Amino acid sequence: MPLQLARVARRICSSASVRSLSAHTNRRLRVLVDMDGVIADFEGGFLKKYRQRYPHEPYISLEERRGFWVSTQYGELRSDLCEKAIGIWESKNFFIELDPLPGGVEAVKEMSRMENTDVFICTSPIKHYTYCPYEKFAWVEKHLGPDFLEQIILTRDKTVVTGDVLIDDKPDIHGAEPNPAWEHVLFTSCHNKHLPADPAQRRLLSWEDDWRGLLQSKRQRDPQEH
Ligand code: DGP
Ligand code: MG
Repeated sequence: MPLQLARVARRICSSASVRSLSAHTNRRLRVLVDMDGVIADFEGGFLKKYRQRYPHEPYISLEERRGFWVSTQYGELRSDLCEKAIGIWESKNFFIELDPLPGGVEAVKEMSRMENTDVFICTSPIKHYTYCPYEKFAWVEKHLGPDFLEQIILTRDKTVVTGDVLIDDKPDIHGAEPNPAWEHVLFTSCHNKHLPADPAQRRLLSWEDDWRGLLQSKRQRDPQEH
Protein backbone atom coordinates (compact mmCIF):
# COMPACT_ATOMS: atom_id res chain seq x y z
CA MET A 1 0.00 0.00 0.00
CA PRO A 2 1.46 3.38 -0.90
CA LEU A 3 2.59 5.32 2.19
CA GLN A 4 0.04 8.12 1.75
CA LEU A 5 -2.85 5.63 1.48
CA ALA A 6 -1.65 3.74 4.57
CA ARG A 7 -1.63 6.98 6.58
CA VAL A 8 -5.18 7.80 5.52
CA ALA A 9 -6.36 4.28 6.40
CA ARG A 10 -4.73 4.52 9.86
CA ARG A 11 -6.40 7.86 10.51
CA ILE A 12 -9.84 6.51 9.51
CA CYS A 13 -9.42 3.41 11.70
CA SER A 14 -8.32 5.36 14.75
CA SER A 15 -11.14 7.93 14.50
CA ALA A 16 -13.67 5.09 14.06
CA SER A 17 -12.40 3.34 17.18
CA VAL A 18 -12.56 6.61 19.17
CA ARG A 19 -16.15 7.04 18.01
CA SER A 20 -17.12 3.50 18.96
CA LEU A 21 -15.37 3.83 22.35
CA SER A 22 -17.23 7.03 23.11
CA ALA A 23 -20.52 5.45 22.01
CA HIS A 24 -19.96 2.68 24.53
CA THR A 25 -18.92 4.89 27.40
CA ASN A 26 -21.15 7.93 26.89
CA ARG A 27 -24.29 6.41 25.45
CA ARG A 28 -27.32 7.99 27.07
CA LEU A 29 -30.96 7.15 26.59
CA ARG A 30 -32.76 9.84 24.61
CA VAL A 31 -36.49 10.03 25.22
CA LEU A 32 -38.69 12.17 22.99
CA VAL A 33 -42.00 13.09 24.59
CA ASP A 34 -44.83 14.54 22.51
CA MET A 35 -46.82 17.39 24.00
CA ASP A 36 -50.45 17.52 22.74
CA GLY A 37 -52.30 14.39 23.79
CA VAL A 38 -49.38 13.17 25.92
CA ILE A 39 -48.56 15.80 28.53
CA ALA A 40 -50.97 18.60 27.46
CA ASP A 41 -54.71 17.94 27.24
CA PHE A 42 -55.40 19.11 23.67
CA GLU A 43 -58.64 17.12 23.31
CA GLY A 44 -60.13 18.24 26.63
CA GLY A 45 -59.07 21.84 26.05
CA PHE A 46 -60.53 21.83 22.56
CA LEU A 47 -63.90 20.44 23.63
CA LYS A 48 -64.22 22.90 26.51
CA LYS A 49 -63.53 25.95 24.33
CA TYR A 50 -65.59 24.68 21.40
CA ARG A 51 -68.64 24.23 23.63
CA GLN A 52 -68.11 27.64 25.22
CA ARG A 53 -67.94 29.33 21.82
CA TYR A 54 -70.67 27.25 20.13
CA PRO A 55 -73.09 26.18 22.89
CA HIS A 56 -75.89 25.45 20.38
CA GLU A 57 -73.85 23.49 17.84
CA PRO A 58 -73.45 19.71 17.88
CA TYR A 59 -70.20 18.39 19.32
CA ILE A 60 -68.31 15.13 19.66
CA SER A 61 -67.79 13.88 23.19
CA LEU A 62 -64.38 12.48 24.08
CA GLU A 63 -65.99 9.02 24.23
CA GLU A 64 -67.10 9.40 20.61
CA ARG A 65 -63.79 10.74 19.27
CA ARG A 66 -62.30 8.65 16.46
CA GLY A 67 -59.30 9.42 14.29
CA PHE A 68 -56.36 11.73 14.97
CA TRP A 69 -57.67 14.79 13.13
CA VAL A 70 -60.33 16.58 15.17
CA SER A 71 -61.35 18.80 12.22
CA THR A 72 -61.98 15.76 10.01
CA GLN A 73 -64.45 14.23 12.44
CA TYR A 74 -66.21 17.57 12.99
CA GLY A 75 -66.39 18.06 9.21
CA GLU A 76 -68.05 14.66 8.91
CA LEU A 77 -70.61 15.70 11.51
CA ARG A 78 -71.46 18.81 9.48
CA SER A 79 -69.21 20.33 6.86
CA ASP A 80 -69.05 23.87 8.34
CA LEU A 81 -67.97 22.51 11.72
CA CYS A 82 -64.54 21.69 10.32
CA GLU A 83 -63.63 25.39 10.07
CA LYS A 84 -65.25 26.14 13.42
CA ALA A 85 -63.07 23.46 15.04
CA ILE A 86 -59.87 24.80 13.44
CA GLY A 87 -60.74 28.30 14.67
CA ILE A 88 -60.61 27.04 18.25
CA TRP A 89 -56.95 25.95 18.29
CA GLU A 90 -55.90 28.86 16.08
CA SER A 91 -57.15 31.29 18.77
CA LYS A 92 -54.96 33.18 21.20
CA ASN A 93 -54.42 31.42 24.54
CA PHE A 94 -55.61 28.03 23.31
CA PHE A 95 -52.27 26.24 23.74
CA ILE A 96 -51.05 28.05 26.87
CA GLU A 97 -54.32 27.30 28.69
CA LEU A 98 -54.24 23.53 28.06
CA ASP A 99 -54.29 21.57 31.30
CA PRO A 100 -51.53 19.06 31.92
CA LEU A 101 -52.64 15.44 31.47
CA PRO A 102 -52.57 13.49 34.75
CA GLY A 103 -49.07 12.44 35.80
CA GLY A 104 -47.34 13.69 32.63
CA VAL A 105 -45.43 16.63 34.05
CA GLU A 106 -44.31 14.58 37.05
CA ALA A 107 -43.18 11.70 34.81
CA VAL A 108 -41.19 13.98 32.50
CA LYS A 109 -39.51 15.67 35.47
CA GLU A 110 -38.68 12.31 37.01
CA MET A 111 -37.23 10.85 33.81
CA SER A 112 -35.12 13.96 33.26
CA ARG A 113 -33.54 13.37 36.69
CA MET A 114 -32.67 9.76 35.83
CA GLU A 115 -29.03 8.93 35.23
CA ASN A 116 -27.89 8.73 31.61
CA THR A 117 -31.21 10.02 30.34
CA ASP A 118 -31.98 13.00 28.12
CA VAL A 119 -35.58 14.03 27.70
CA PHE A 120 -36.81 16.27 24.90
CA ILE A 121 -40.29 17.61 24.33
CA CYS A 122 -40.88 16.86 20.64
CA THR A 123 -43.97 18.61 19.36
CA SER A 124 -45.47 19.72 16.05
CA PRO A 125 -46.77 23.27 15.98
CA ILE A 126 -49.84 23.98 13.89
CA LYS A 127 -49.13 25.84 10.65
CA HIS A 128 -51.08 28.90 11.82
CA TYR A 129 -48.04 30.11 13.77
CA THR A 130 -49.31 33.37 15.28
CA TYR A 131 -49.73 32.00 18.81
CA CYS A 132 -48.94 28.28 18.91
CA PRO A 133 -45.10 28.18 18.92
CA TYR A 134 -44.84 30.96 21.51
CA GLU A 135 -47.50 29.38 23.71
CA LYS A 136 -45.87 25.94 23.53
CA PHE A 137 -42.64 27.42 24.92
CA ALA A 138 -44.63 29.31 27.56
CA TRP A 139 -46.49 26.11 28.55
CA VAL A 140 -43.24 24.21 29.01
CA GLU A 141 -41.78 27.01 31.10
CA LYS A 142 -44.94 27.23 33.22
CA HIS A 143 -45.30 23.50 33.90
CA LEU A 144 -41.80 22.05 33.55
CA GLY A 145 -39.71 25.06 34.49
CA PRO A 146 -37.33 27.40 32.64
CA ASP A 147 -34.53 24.83 32.39
CA PHE A 148 -36.78 22.74 30.16
CA LEU A 149 -36.77 25.47 27.52
CA GLU A 150 -33.44 23.91 26.46
CA GLN A 151 -35.20 20.63 25.75
CA ILE A 152 -37.84 21.67 23.22
CA ILE A 153 -37.89 20.38 19.65
CA LEU A 154 -40.56 22.04 17.51
CA THR A 155 -40.85 20.20 14.23
CA ARG A 156 -43.48 19.22 11.70
CA ASP A 157 -41.41 16.13 10.89
CA LYS A 158 -40.46 13.97 13.87
CA THR A 159 -38.91 11.26 11.68
CA VAL A 160 -35.76 13.34 11.18
CA VAL A 161 -35.17 13.63 14.93
CA THR A 162 -32.96 10.96 16.48
CA GLY A 163 -33.83 9.33 19.77
CA ASP A 164 -34.34 5.92 21.34
CA VAL A 165 -38.04 6.26 21.98
CA LEU A 166 -40.82 8.64 20.95
CA ILE A 167 -43.89 8.65 23.20
CA ASP A 168 -46.66 10.02 20.99
CA ASP A 169 -50.44 9.69 20.66
CA LYS A 170 -50.47 9.92 16.85
CA PRO A 171 -50.85 6.38 15.48
CA ASP A 172 -48.97 6.92 12.22
CA ILE A 173 -45.91 9.14 12.17
CA HIS A 174 -44.36 9.60 8.75
CA GLY A 175 -41.93 12.02 7.20
CA ALA A 176 -38.76 12.42 5.19
CA GLU A 177 -36.91 9.64 7.03
CA PRO A 178 -38.38 6.23 6.17
CA ASN A 179 -36.53 4.51 9.05
CA PRO A 180 -36.64 6.79 12.09
CA ALA A 181 -34.12 6.06 14.84
CA TRP A 182 -36.75 5.90 17.58
CA GLU A 183 -39.27 3.30 18.61
CA HIS A 184 -42.69 4.92 18.53
CA VAL A 185 -44.62 4.02 21.67
CA LEU A 186 -48.26 4.93 21.20
CA PHE A 187 -49.68 6.94 24.08
CA THR A 188 -53.34 6.11 24.54
CA SER A 189 -55.78 8.95 23.90
CA CYS A 190 -59.53 9.21 23.33
CA HIS A 191 -58.96 9.20 19.54
CA ASN A 192 -56.75 6.09 19.38
CA LYS A 193 -57.98 3.83 22.15
CA HIS A 194 -60.33 1.91 19.86
CA LEU A 195 -57.66 1.01 17.34
CA PRO A 196 -56.97 -2.73 17.18
CA ALA A 197 -53.90 -3.80 19.14
CA ASP A 198 -50.83 -3.86 16.94
CA PRO A 199 -48.30 -6.45 18.14
CA ALA A 200 -45.55 -4.43 16.45
CA GLN A 201 -46.33 -1.29 18.48
CA ARG A 202 -46.04 -0.90 22.21
CA ARG A 203 -48.46 1.35 24.08
CA LEU A 204 -48.43 3.41 27.22
CA LEU A 205 -52.02 3.47 28.47
CA SER A 206 -51.44 6.55 30.63
CA TRP A 207 -48.71 8.01 32.84
CA GLU A 208 -49.80 5.48 35.47
CA ASP A 209 -48.63 2.76 33.11
CA ASP A 210 -45.10 1.36 33.39
CA TRP A 211 -43.08 4.07 31.63
CA ARG A 212 -40.11 3.34 33.89
CA GLY A 213 -40.13 -0.28 32.67
CA LEU A 214 -40.34 0.95 29.08
CA LEU A 215 -37.21 3.09 29.53
CA GLN A 216 -35.46 0.22 31.29
CA SER A 217 -36.27 -2.11 28.39
CA LYS A 218 -34.68 0.37 25.98
CA ARG A 219 -31.51 0.44 28.08
CA GLN A 220 -31.40 -3.35 28.29
CA ARG A 221 -31.50 -3.79 24.52
CA ASP A 222 -27.94 -2.57 24.49
CA PRO A 223 -26.87 -3.00 28.11
CA GLN A 224 -23.23 -2.01 27.51
CA GLU A 225 -24.33 1.29 26.15
CA HIS A 226 -26.42 2.89 28.90
P1 DGP B 1 -48.45 16.47 17.84
O1 DGP B 1 -49.17 16.22 19.15
O2 DGP B 1 -47.03 16.96 18.06
O3 DGP B 1 -48.53 15.32 16.88
O4 DGP B 1 -49.16 17.71 17.13
C1 DGP B 1 -50.35 17.61 16.43
C2 DGP B 1 -51.04 18.92 16.48
O5 DGP B 1 -52.15 18.91 15.58
C3 DGP B 1 -51.61 19.17 17.83
O6 DGP B 1 -51.45 20.53 18.15
C4 DGP B 1 -53.07 18.82 17.67
C5 DGP B 1 -53.32 19.32 16.29
N1 DGP B 1 -54.51 18.82 15.63
C6 DGP B 1 -55.41 17.91 16.05
N2 DGP B 1 -56.39 17.75 15.15
C7 DGP B 1 -56.10 18.59 14.15
C8 DGP B 1 -56.74 18.88 12.93
O7 DGP B 1 -57.78 18.33 12.58
N3 DGP B 1 -56.14 19.79 12.13
C9 DGP B 1 -54.97 20.42 12.48
N4 DGP B 1 -54.45 21.31 11.66
N5 DGP B 1 -54.34 20.18 13.64
C10 DGP B 1 -54.91 19.27 14.45
MG1 MG C 1 -49.73 14.47 20.09
